[in-house]
Amino acid sequence: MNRIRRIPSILIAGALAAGLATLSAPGFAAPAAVSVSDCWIRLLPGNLPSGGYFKANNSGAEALDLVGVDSEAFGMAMLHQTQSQGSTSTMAMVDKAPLPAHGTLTFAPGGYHVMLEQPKTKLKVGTTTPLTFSFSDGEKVTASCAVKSAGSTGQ
Ligand SMILES: [Cu+2]
Repeated sequence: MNRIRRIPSILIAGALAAGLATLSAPGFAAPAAVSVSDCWIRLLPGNLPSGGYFKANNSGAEALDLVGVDSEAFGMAMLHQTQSQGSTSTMAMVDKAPLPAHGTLTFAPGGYHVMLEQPKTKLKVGTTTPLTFSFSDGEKVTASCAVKSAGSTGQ
């Protein structure tokens, strides 16, 4: 009997989840919950990959994931995470990074970063270039990012 009774609650949960997905879908004019600030790029010379760093803030009640980044100035923008083990650190590509409800997600040197490769234009230190961030609810946020020198720590 227990098994049979569980079925309706699963159906209800499914319907609720579908309802929430509809409410948060683009086009329902929910207020934008996500903002991106303090964006900057550590520009490396030549064809070396540059790093993108920022803070994303979620004022909404739903946890989201950052799922992608697009750049005008680079042909490829990937989500990377640096992981340190003892004296060695390695970078791994990740397909998403969590942005908690009422929380922040920080990309900073030594942790999450946007790996920017295949420069399309020669960026100059002191200028800005936009990055567009895509979130799991379909929201896209574009931020103006300060181009800084290779030695910059972002301070
Ligand atoms: Cu990287």
